[in-house]
Amino acid sequence: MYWQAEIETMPRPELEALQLRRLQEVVRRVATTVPFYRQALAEAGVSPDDIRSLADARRLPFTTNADLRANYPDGLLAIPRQQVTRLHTSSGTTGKPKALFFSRRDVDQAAELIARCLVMTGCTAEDVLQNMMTYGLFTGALVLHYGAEKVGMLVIPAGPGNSERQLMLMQDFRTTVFHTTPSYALYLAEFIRKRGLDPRKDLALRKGLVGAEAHSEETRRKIEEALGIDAYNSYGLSEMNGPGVAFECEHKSGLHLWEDQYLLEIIDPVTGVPLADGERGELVLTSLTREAMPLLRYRTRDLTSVIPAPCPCGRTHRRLARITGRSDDMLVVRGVNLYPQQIERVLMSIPELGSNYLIHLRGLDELTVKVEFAASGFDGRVENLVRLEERVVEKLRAEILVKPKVELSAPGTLPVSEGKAKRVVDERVL
Ligand code: DLL
Repeated sequence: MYWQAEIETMPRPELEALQLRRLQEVVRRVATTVPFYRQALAEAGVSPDDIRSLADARRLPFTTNADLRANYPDGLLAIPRQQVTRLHTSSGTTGKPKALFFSRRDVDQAAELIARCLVMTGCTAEDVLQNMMTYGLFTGALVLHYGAEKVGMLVIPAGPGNSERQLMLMQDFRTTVFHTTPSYALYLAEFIRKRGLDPRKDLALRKGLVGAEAHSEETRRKIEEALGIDAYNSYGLSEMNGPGVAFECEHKSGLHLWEDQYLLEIIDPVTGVPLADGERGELVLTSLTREAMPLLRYRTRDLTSVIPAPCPCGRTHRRLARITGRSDDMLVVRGVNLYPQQIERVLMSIPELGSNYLIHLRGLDELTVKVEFAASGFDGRVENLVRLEERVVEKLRAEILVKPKVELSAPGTLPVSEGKAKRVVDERVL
């Protein structure tokens, strides 16, 4: 099933011709309406007329997170202020957020893309969607909400947290699909289990749309098994509308990125050199159709690769491999480079462990992995706990090549956040 079959299955030569036309248009537009880009293009020695092929995109300047912050609040706006219909923001760890503007057409276009994604996972107007993302300045809930309404689903704007109420809504309104972060999906699964409910019998859930956080295949499997559903990976970022940039289809083997809307490149995060399909690097996106605030070659810092083969679903838009983290997530511990997701993958593959964990860096270079054990994973005997702890240490050491300290704790003892989970606390005094 397709939402916009003609676009979703457009032959590559046609799709690339459409991309080129849109790229030329957007470069011309920002060159005349956004002083920041006028200057950046001049510095790069490129004029809009120089863009004659898609490969010429590589001559365009990059846009970075720092550029967005430096131009806060509205320095990158490409349309008159009166034509802006919505503001979202994306908060970083410090200081002012990034401001992201939408025109009426941008809001509608974002909803169309979400509708494509939902239909791609097999959702229909018969479905009841419980949207447990945060409503408000965050794009996650609102952008998906409007797309789901387009499909004709019954949308429950539940918002995050309050598991008791989430469960009540699921039971009373026979929710079939939910939308949340992978960390909350795992938390909720445990909550439901503790209530003595069997999701397969007591709930109508069929699918989970999980995104906004990096997560491993092991985490997906854990969510699916605990809730008896299919979980689909959803990728997006506020700078490109929020959710709906790339999403898995029913084959669950990579995320189709909507190439009629976004020009994709994978580059070496250090040198900026373009990488070939199949090679892992940083995803760089150009918004081809956004009116209010199009961005040229935005450095997402997300690490992924393009899956070179076509997908059996018939969509011609290329797939991204699961995002394995961000280039700035990398931790250097005792001289060894490691990504939090490597730790997550190991923890999620050990059935005696629960789903909540925290990576704590302290002192000079001390790495402690704090993780809850599963309620069913501990029989109350201390020696078994010690043995489990040792096993976790060994498995982690084999994966990350550094020996961490592991602290096991009882289910429900580590902090749970309502939005994106904070998994790394770095308090080193290096
Ligand atoms: O998280 C948009 C979104 C909402 C996507 C709901 C999916 C579902 P931001 O707050 O701007 O926007 O954060 C974007 O989150 O650059 C990635 O680092 C990370 N991220 C988002 N989805 C995934 C995913 C939303 N499926 C940043 N896998 C991105 C890995 C993800 N990382």
